[in-house]
Amino acid sequence: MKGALIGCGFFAQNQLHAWRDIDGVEIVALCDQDAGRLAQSAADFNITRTHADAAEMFAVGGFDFVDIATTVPSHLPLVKMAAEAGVHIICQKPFADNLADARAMVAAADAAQKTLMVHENFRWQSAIQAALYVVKSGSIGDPFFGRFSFRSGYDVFSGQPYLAEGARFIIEDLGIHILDIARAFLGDADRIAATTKRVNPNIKGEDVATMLLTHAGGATSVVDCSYATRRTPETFPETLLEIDGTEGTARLDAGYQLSVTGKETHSVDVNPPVLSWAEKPWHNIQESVLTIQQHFVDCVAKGRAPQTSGADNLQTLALVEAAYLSAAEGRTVRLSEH
Ligand code: NAD
Ligand code: 89V
Repeated sequence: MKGALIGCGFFAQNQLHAWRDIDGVEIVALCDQDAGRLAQSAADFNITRTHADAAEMFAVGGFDFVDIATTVPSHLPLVKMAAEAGVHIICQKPFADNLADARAMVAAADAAQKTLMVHENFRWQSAIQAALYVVKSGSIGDPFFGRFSFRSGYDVFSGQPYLAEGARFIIEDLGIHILDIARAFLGDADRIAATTKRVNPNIKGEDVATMLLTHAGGATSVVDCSYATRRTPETFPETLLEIDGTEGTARLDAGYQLSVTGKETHSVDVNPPVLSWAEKPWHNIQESVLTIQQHFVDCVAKGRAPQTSGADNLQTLALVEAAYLSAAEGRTVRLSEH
């Protein structure tokens, strides 16, 4: 498969490294409006074909899929261009900042009969996959409660300064991953109640969010996120889990320690590998980039929908929108309101 990547910024470097590790894939073209970033990535990854303009890149063609690694404002026009060009599409999260745009992108890819995957990689972290395996295999019976927790004081603003500038922050950027993990474990949610708070005075959006979800299958979960939590150990970027089931519990604790309690308790170290191009503490996320991109390649080859297809991601985005509405109006919001 030949691919093109749009947006040679902070996170795209991980995506380019991962593409280099995947057999049978070659990135043949790069695009960025920023000439310096475009030239740097072209040199680092030895990719000679570069474009400052995405429309021009699609017009020239010569690739089977596009990997859109830009921030949210460009997603709708770029996904539409890709669908019109008849290529498969990966789009970074947040897929959209409103459901109408997200639905329009899903419709465009459907009309073109092309695969559309949202790069929602957190559920692909190997520690999360290990815990998912335990729960889905029935080892703890029917899950009735989950806590999905991401609390940190890590400075995310130095690498991603735009995170300090938006009216929305933690639910839209980080909570979206953790809500998606909650869906992966317990299924879609019917309703959500959320509170938010801004602790850091130097940012515009909220940096703390606490959400209570009622899942369609009857389970309840708490999704709590904070970038205002100084603690030891600093667990960035670990998502800690506890799932209670009718026959036992599963916990993913700090330091990637997974324990399962049924009749007995078993503990296992599920520390992710540090890939050759990865660095701590990001290695957990970096490994999941490789895994989700391999999943996309496998899905295209087999004609299957990716786990986090555009259509699937509408449910995660609906939770994000409902969480903000709940926090603003101080009430429980049903997902059917959207
Ligand atoms: P960034 O600002 O560093 O990079 C984005 C790049 O896209 C910039 O170089 C910009 O010039 C380019 N760009 C924007 N619009 C363009 C257009 N229309 N045509 C060509 N180039 C264009 O941003 P980033 O930190 O790399 O984040 C990118 C996306 O990745 C965000 O949506 C962010 O939420 C997401 N992200 C995901 C993860 C994850 O784990 N999945 C982690 C970090 C960031
Ligand atoms: O994964 C992300 O979307 C990143 C971070 C981990 C910093 O929240 O923006």
